[in-house]
Amino acid sequence: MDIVYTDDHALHAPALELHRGAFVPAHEGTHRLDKLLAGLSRAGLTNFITPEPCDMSAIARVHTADYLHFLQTAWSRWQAAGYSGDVLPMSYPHRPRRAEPPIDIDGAAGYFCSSSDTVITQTSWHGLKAVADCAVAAADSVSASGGAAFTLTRPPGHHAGADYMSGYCLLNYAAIAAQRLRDKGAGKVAILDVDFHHGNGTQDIFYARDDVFFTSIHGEPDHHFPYFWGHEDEVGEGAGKGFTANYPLPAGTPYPVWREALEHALTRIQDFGADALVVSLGVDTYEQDPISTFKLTTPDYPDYGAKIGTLNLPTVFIMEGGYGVPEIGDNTAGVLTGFMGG
Ligand code: OKP
Ligand code: ZN
Repeated sequence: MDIVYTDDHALHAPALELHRGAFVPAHEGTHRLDKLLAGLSRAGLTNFITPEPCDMSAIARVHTADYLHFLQTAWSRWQAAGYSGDVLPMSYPHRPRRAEPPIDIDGAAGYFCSSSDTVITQTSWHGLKAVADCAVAAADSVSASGGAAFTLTRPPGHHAGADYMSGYCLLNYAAIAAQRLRDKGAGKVAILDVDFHHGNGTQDIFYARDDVFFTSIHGEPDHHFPYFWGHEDEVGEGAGKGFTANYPLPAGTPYPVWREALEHALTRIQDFGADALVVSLGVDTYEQDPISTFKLTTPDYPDYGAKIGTLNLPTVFIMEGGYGVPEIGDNTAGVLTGFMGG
């Protein structure tokens, strides 16, 4: 399996996170990739590929031009306005909102955001773009080979919508990869989101489409971020009605219950008739994850990786969440080795 990697992820590295009322060291930091790299190396997953820079058009297939311009200019606008630190929005447009962003960067930042855990630094754009390069390279590799590839990347992407950042996510890499697979000839693409958190951004991007099926297993939204998405009755709209499937599960969910939801989701993907698969692979379902509440253990990861492998589809794995503990490396590697058949 190709492991697509670049050091440039480190260009996006917020130092602090506003978390439960206090600034704490960011959960989503470069240290995560050291742990992931160690786990993959232990498992012999070392077939590293360095991506070529992708064309901006691959990103503009899922994100709006206004939002991409905002991401690239926000930090300098913030400095020019005399504000301190990195871009961290505070004011959000409650719905219904005006259709245009305000002029002031503080307001504009809120317009393009939905949660104050997401920060833009001086060099963020270059890191985010480099990770998009990885997602596109992984999709291209899988399109050509019919096999599988994994993006060994951070930050995650599945909370980012077409025109908003959210939940540590600024570009939606799973959506970029899925759209790239479509553009390279896959007629139908399924996205399976196994991160602990609901992939609201990915769901939004494909909500009205019938060529991309989105399914997510996650902490139920009354108690878990992203709070305003992920209920079972969200099933898509218009032509996309019936092409979104959500499996919200309560805090404390153990693996047998989680696995049952996965089996449902896999059946839905088969019924859909996908030609290719994107997995939003978060391992924050782990029992020791510091910000999540499911109870998966290390042996569960190769078990469910093998189940995903039974779909027998060209597959792009996009790294999403998984925090704190060193086990994120072995758990991620476990999914990939299970997928490959042990
Ligand atoms: C990103 B991914 C609010 C908590 C917000 C954001 C969690 C983002 C997780 N106090 N935390 O899905 O792993
Ligand atoms: Zn997550």
